[in-house]
This record gives sequence, structure tokens and C-alpha cells, in this order.
Amino acid sequence: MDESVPNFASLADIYCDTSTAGGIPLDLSTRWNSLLSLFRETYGCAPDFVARSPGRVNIIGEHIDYSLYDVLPMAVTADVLVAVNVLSSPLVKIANLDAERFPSQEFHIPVEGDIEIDASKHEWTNYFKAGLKGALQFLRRKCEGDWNPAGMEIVIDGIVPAGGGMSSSAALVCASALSVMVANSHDVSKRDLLDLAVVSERAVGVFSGGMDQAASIFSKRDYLLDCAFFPSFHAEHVPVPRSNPEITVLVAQSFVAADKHVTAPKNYNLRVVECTFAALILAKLHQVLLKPDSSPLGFSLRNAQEEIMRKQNRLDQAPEEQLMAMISIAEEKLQKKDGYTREDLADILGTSVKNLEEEHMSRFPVQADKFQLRSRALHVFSEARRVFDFKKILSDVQNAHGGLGEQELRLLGNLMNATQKSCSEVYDCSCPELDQICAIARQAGTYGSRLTGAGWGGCTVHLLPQSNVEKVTKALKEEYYSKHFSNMTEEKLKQALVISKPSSGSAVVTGAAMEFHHSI
Ligand code: NG1
Repeated sequence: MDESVPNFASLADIYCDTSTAGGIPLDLSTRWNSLLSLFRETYGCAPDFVARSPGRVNIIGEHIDYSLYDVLPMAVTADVLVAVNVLSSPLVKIANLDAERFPSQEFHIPVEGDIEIDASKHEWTNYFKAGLKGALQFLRRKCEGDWNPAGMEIVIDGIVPAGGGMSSSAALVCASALSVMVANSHDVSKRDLLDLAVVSERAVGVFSGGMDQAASIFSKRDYLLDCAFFPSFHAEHVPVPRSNPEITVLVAQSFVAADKHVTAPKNYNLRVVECTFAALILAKLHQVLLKPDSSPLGFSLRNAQEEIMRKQNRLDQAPEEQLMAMISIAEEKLQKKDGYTREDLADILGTSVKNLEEEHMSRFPVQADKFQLRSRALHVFSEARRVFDFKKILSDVQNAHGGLGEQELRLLGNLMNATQKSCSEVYDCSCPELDQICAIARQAGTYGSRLTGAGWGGCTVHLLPQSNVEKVTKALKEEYYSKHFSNMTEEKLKQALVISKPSSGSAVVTGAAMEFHHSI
């Protein structure tokens, strides 16, 4: 767990793709060359290093990381690159390969004091600044005495679709934080990078769970990442057993932009607050005390489960039985099916509405008259159970040295379909377009189809036999893309439908790799 972020000299160590030239995917080498050329044009020298962090697709476990339940994502090939030349004075100059959408900026790093980020102004550089802020706070704590932050000349290129459920923001924050650590000559462990990237992302105005940053940092090529958050973070690489028929993961964009930073008060942040209240109310009704935990507001449903199970002497029960018990408890105790007002919550918790708002709703605004505790808790407990069942199918097959057959694949698919149903009907984080894409894809031959990431737009993920890829993509093109978007180009369709393989996580790239690509 204390492993350092790897340093690679060859891009072939990072990317896995079959369409390669000399082991390197062709369009990726073109992209690296564009980055390095722009760097030279802008700053008159080659970068000292490139920090990279990928996006991710979550296979199962949606909206439960901030309740500290296990999730199962994997990193994708699409990533963010931050090319850096280190300066001795604390000046930061940032350019982006897509200069039209992301204009250049310059600012000074305060020698003392914090980096200011105005979360109400939606600027792309906020994400870099968030990474910088987290890294500087970390470095100031670590480096005692006379320490001055290094300046940086930077060119950034990100190809993780924004607002697309593939975690472009976490990829940018992780790559930025990593670049600052390396520019300040700090050998950074994956664990430290995770801690500071999660805190950094919360500075941009979202009560982020830890899944995206964990997947971006810890992932390993060809493996899924089993992330556990309770009682503390732990990640394991899960092999995907061979299968007959051969399977593929397809990611399909809805092109409904889901900007969770803009909609957070009614969507993402509100869900975090609702889950926190559900934890506090369940604990209160069972007269158990919760110690603060690492969830965004300090009290998670997983923590409430632990304490309630302890009180009922059920801690030695299997995790799936405990989760079934929590489902019954939520059904019995969280009775208000149409939601809880602030007064209801204050009343049960024995506090005032003012205190309630100050303690749990003051860091970021949330907009709601009623808080849906029952449905949110039921989604969380049932989704945590689905993750458990999904992992068990994989590990049983792996332990028996067998392969996934039709029966196991159908079971995995059913779990993904059940997640979609719960996201749509219980957690209320889907949208008609996501529901429609999943229905079309299933009809055309996937085992399982569901939204991935925060939802309310963005991406869907599908598990399907390799042999059905053509049928499913054709159905999606005809029945979704061409119906919703009259002028969809081939280029845009290529971005919309991507076969994803588990990729490697954050890395620093130096020396030979960059020169090699520069000379292609
Ligand atoms: P997206 O919006 O797809 O990056 C968000 C959260 C995750 C997790 C998922 C829902 C951030 C950075 N990411 O993912 O932690 O809660 O929603 O499962 O906030």
C-alpha cells in the first residue's frame, strides 16, 4: 500500500492497446508528440517530466464510496497528461493543448498561505489549483523549516471526456497533484497521493468519495480494482477470469453533459448529505454513538452498520447477511417514504434546525425541502450487497481455476442491470437517455448495462460477449445516436462508443519515453 507512484521510461509500460506501432498505440504517440511540440513552442525547452493519471469506468458499486462501502472500478486508457518544466521562482504558467476551450493562465504561488480557489467560478484551472493546493499543504507539513515551493511551466492535455462519468476531474486533480510533488522533488507514495487528491477535489466544491482518485492512482493493467474504504482505505487488484464466450466492456456516452459541480446542490452533494443523515438517524434510533470516519461529512452508513451490528452482537455474521439486516432495518426505521423535513431531522437528532444546517449543510450549499433517507439508504445497502455478490462470482471462479461461463456471465449482468434499476428508481441519479441506452443495448445483446459514475447524464457501461459488439454498437447508433443527434460525425461516434480494457494507474514519465516520441 505504501508503494511509490511508478516512473516509466517507455509508454508501452503504460498503455495497452492492440492497434500499436512498436508497442505504442498510434494515435497516442501522435498525441504525445503534439504535447511535446507545444511545450517546446511555448517555453523553448523540453519538459523535465510528464505526470499522467487516467480516467476510470466503474464496473459496479455506484454512489456508495462516500458511504464507505466497497466499489469495483478500473482505469481506462484515456488520461490527463501534465508536462512540466521546473522553475526556481514560485510562478505557474499553464497552457492546454486545446487552447480555445482552455485558455492559458499565469499566477504566483504564495510563499506562505493557501492557494485561493473560487469554487463558485467554474474555471478549468481550478482543478489544477486544487491539486496544487493539496500538494502544497502536504509538502508544507512534511518539509520543515526553510522550504520554498518550486514554480512550474506546464502544458496539459486531457482526453477523458468531461462530464462523461469517466472521472475527468479526478484524473486532472491526480495528475496535477502528482506533478507538483515531483516538481518539488518529493518521491510520492500512491497512498499519500490518494489522500491529498481526495481532499484537493473537495476544494472544488464537491463532497467527492474516494473511488475515482483510487482508481486513477492504484489501477493495474488487466485488473479491476477492489477498493475498500472502511475502516480505512485498502485496494486489491482483482483478476478478470478467462471467459467462454469471450467478453468485453463497452462504454457508451449519452452526450447528456452532467456537470456535477454545477448541479451539486440538488444532486451529488445532496445525496452525500442524505446518506449522512440516514447514518445519523439510524444510529440515533439504535442508541449507538458514531465515531467520526473518513467520509465527506464524517458519518457514513458503513460506520452506522458497524455500530448497530456490534450492539446487536451480529458482527461475526457474513457481510452479505449484515447487509440484508441493514436493508430490513432501513425499511423498518426510516418510515417517511415521502422524505424528512429539516424539522423532522432536528427533532429526531435532538438538535435545532440551525445546528443541523451548520454542522452538515454549511460547507457546500444543498437545495432541498425534504431529504429522502429511506430510498437512499436502501440503494446503498442493496448496492453494497451487489458489489459483494459480483466479487464473489469472480473470486469463486478464480479460486476454482475455472473460467466464467454463460451462467456466471448472466449473473454478473443481472447484478449490473439491478444497479441501473436502483439508480433510476431508488437513488434517482439516472436520466431518460441513460435508461434508454441501457434498454437498447440489453435488447441487442449485452449481459448487463448500467450508468457509470455519478449519473444524471454521462456514460453507461456494458458487459457483453465479444461476438455481440457489432450488433450492440449498430443498435445504439441507429436507435440512440442518430435519433438524438442529427449531425453526428463518424469522429464523434468513435468517441461515443469505446471498448475499454483495464489500464494502469498514475505514473511519472521521464527521459527516453519523451525523446522517443519526439523523434517519431
Ligand atoms: P464521477 O462524477 O463519475 O467522477 C462521482 C464521484 C465518485 C462516486 C461516483 C458515484 C467525484 C470526483 N467522483 O463520480 O466518487 O461517488 O460519482 O459512484 O466526486
